[in-house]
Amino acid sequence: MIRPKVAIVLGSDSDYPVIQDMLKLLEGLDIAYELTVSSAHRSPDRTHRYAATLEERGVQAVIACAGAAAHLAGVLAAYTILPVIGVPIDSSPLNGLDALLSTSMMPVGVPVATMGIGKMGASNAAILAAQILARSDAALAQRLRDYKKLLADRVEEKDRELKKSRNA
Ligand code: RP5
Repeated sequence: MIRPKVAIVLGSDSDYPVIQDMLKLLEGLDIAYELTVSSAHRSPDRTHRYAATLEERGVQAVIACAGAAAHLAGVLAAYTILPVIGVPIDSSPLNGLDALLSTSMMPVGVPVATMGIGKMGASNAAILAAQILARSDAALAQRLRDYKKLLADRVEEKDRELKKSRNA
C-alpha cells in the first residue's frame, strides 16, 4: 500500500465539490494523498486524534479546507509541526471572507499557509504541497517544472489565438 504524503482534511463533506481540481492536480503530479472529513468544532476529539498520527505515518504536508468560522487548519497546525496549508471555502453567506480571516490570522508560532478562497485556492494548495514535497523528490521537482512550462505554453497559445481572432 502506498503511504500518503499529503493529508487533506475537509471540515464537511459539503466542501468536497470545491476541491475536485485540487485532487486532479495531485493525481496528475502522482502524489499519494488521503482524504478525511473532520471538523474543528463538531468533532474536535477526532480532529486532535487525526493530527496526532500524521507525522508517524509519513505525511509531509497537510491541506485543511473549511468554510465559515474556519478553525480547522489552525487546530491541525496546533497539533503538528508539519506544514499546514489552509483553504478557505466559500460556503457561508460571507462567501469565504470569514474563512479567509479565521484561517490566515494565526497567532505567532502557529502558522497556516493560507491560500485564496474557494476552487482557486484549493488548486494552489495542491501546487504548494507539491513544491514542499519536491524539496526531497527530484522526480516530482521535474514534474512541477513541466507543469510550469505547460502554463507558459498555454499563455503563448492564447496570445496566438487572440491575435488570430482580431485579424480575422
Ligand atoms: C464548515 O462549515 C465546513 O467546512 C463547511 O464549509 C461549512 C458548512 O458545513 P455543513 O453545514 O455543510 O456541514 O465547518
